[in-house]
Amino acid sequence: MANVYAKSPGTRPSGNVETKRQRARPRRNFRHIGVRPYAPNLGAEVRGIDLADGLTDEQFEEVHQAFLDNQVLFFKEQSPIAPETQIAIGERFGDLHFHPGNPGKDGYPAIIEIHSHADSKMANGEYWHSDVSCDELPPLGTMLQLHVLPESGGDTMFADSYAAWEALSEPLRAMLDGLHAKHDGEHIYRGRYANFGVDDEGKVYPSAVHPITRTHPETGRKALYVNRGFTTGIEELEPDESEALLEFLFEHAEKIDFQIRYRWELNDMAFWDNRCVMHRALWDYWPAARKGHRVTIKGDKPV
Ligand SMILES: O=C(O)CCC(=O)C(=O)O
Ligand SMILES: [Fe+2]
Repeated sequence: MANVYAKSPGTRPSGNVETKRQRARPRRNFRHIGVRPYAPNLGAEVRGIDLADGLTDEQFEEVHQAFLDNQVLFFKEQSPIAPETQIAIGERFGDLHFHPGNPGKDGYPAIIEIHSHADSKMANGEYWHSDVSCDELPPLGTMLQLHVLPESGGDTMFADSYAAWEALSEPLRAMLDGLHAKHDGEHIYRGRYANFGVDDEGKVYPSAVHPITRTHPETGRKALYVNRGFTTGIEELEPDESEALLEFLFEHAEKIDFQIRYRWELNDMAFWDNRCVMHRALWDYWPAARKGHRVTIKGDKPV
């Protein structure tokens, strides 16, 4: 693979793609939660509430605002959240999303158990993606609490898709605006849940066509919406054009400049906005175990 970073300007303040960001994150005085940037570009740590107790209306308002401002939140110093409570917290943000392949946790179809261990053949999300972007209505956000961590490793990476869009040149943005890409589930999900007892013979996994740039329905900002995991082609282009342009866009969107890498502490809950971030989970801790619960919230049709 070509070295995509060969011409990278690095992380100096001048010449850095960060300087092309159109908007800095607002600093707000929240009354019910403590919010601290995780990194200068993306993400925030949230303290001062224990999600195991649920969310009050006042806390919800502030968490929602912090989520829109920071794109991914990391709730620190948490207790284990009961499945019913995590489901109720998710429902504050919208109807829940049910995964097209994963059968969900016993008794809780809205909860996906994230679990990799010595006998696992794969781990969830080992490639850059936005969750289930192959759905017509892909998830707005995902809430993951981890209850078992390896001694080290198992970080999750996040990348800012607003910044990826904003860093493209004006002529390229003009060309991409109005193009659509196909997102497929088949190659990701086929056979994937066999060890959960799922026989998917005859099952049709979703595929959807979405605009290459989507406008976030709540912030009004545009984000690049293609990802290496699910996106398989650009509708309006010839196959070779589509392949070359998509490869460029994947490499662009995955640049270090747009990324953070999150090191989990026990019972942290991450809540990411799939409309404006991609993520990738690192499975570098085998044979150790890593386990948690995920609740996913249904989103709008990307436009
Ligand atoms: O395990 C993780 O850190 C994230 C896995 C993933 O991609 C997901 O749950 O959506
Ligand atoms: Fe994911």
